[in-house]
Amino acid sequence: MSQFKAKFPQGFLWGGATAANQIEGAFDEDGKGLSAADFVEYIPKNERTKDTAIEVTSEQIRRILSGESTARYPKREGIDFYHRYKEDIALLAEMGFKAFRLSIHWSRIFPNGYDEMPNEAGLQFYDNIFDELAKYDIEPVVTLSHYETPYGLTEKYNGWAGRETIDHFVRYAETVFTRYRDKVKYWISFNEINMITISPFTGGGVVSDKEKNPEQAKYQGLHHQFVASSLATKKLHEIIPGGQMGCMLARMSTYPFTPNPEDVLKAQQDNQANLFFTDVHARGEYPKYMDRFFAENGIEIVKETGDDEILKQYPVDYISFSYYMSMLSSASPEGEVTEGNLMNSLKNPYLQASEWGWQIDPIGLRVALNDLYDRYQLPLFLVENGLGAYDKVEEDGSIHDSYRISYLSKHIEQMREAIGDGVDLMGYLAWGPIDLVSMSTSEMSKRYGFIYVDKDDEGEGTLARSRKDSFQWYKEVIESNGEIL
Ligand code: BGP
Repeated sequence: MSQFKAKFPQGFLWGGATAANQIEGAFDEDGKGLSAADFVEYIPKNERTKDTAIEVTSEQIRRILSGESTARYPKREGIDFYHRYKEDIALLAEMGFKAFRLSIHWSRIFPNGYDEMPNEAGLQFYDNIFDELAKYDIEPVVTLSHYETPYGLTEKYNGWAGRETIDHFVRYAETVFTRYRDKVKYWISFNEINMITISPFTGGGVVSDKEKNPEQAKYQGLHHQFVASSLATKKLHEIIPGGQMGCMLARMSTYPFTPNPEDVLKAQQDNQANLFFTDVHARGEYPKYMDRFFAENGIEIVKETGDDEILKQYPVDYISFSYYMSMLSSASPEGEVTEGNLMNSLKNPYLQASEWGWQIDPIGLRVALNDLYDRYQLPLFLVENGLGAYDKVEEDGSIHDSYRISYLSKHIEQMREAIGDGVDLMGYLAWGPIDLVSMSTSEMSKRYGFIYVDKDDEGEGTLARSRKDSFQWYKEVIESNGEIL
């Protein structure tokens, strides 16, 4: 029997991924308005719970706007990419990046979301970024909305809970498609669209306590995002020939805790609850299995005439997703729980976890890729994966992050095997190639980068950039098109 050797295809998009609110800083420069991310306060670890870290209440908003709050807002500071993008992009180019994912901070373009005219300084900033990337032949992959709903839309319509937000989003999308038509081919409508049902403020600028029925508001907001994504896809295809729109899911693959059929069923239900989002985006309709969930939870999605047709006519071109870990499902959950990306899980005895409790499961990535490809038969794009870890800077300035290399190489290996299984995968974007502010904790010390940024959780540091051991390693991975891991 001859050995089958899986390989990455030519033109595979190797690179990294970021979000505007986690890197840019300059939160009020050049006409930028406030967005949801600008309201997320830094809460020290011992005072933080998963919900308090990213959800924001009316009372918090009041305190923040009146100046009463004394908290820090790390997502307003980022890592000063706004002023250092040239240096940062040069470093990514040195690693040989083929693609770089970033988001446009919506409130740089429309400061309140509903303004009549776009802000030229904001548009110019992203022109500069795309031009800089083009110098090095780095393909931009642009997220339209990465937890950055303009606060003006929250104030006026309670963010995505209001139907009006659809039109403002589509106008914003049209504005940037037109402006960057010759510069950007790959787009993503909503980062981790499942976030709105977990943290509606972060995911959609929806303040829960403003709603009579918060559960209803989440799913109504989600429906508006689905429609907005389809309408943006329509516009993209009209404005940019060959433009590709992807949806984006935080894939949370879950295994049955035991072979007990009750656990197997529960795992299937949990997987459906996660794949529901991509089902709508890709198949263009709500899956039947959600009827029961909506009925049991008293949710009635209000649709306007034509919504169903819009979803059906303009599905996405590719499926992108984040993958950090896998989870366990049990019909009678008992036992040790561990934290995860967006949701907690029971502990899997076969897996190690990161220092933040995220269960490391490279084979699970191969499973996830096969599942998604079987289900949709659309190109896939892994646009986030990585290990959040504490790094130690040695006296000579070096950083030996072998744990990161080990995590990434094991995942890349499984990705290669999935390609060997027949999966059509466009590329791999490691999360946070340069250290950035953590989404869930607003920490700087939870680092993902190949490039270290000198800044700590309290906001102190020179912001100087330096190369970790993983920098040279990833350069070789890209150079060898994934042959050397
Ligand atoms: C995803 C988000 C990113 C991000 C990443 C890592 O959910 O799309 O914005 O930061 O997770 O999460 P964290 O920063 O919480 O470790």
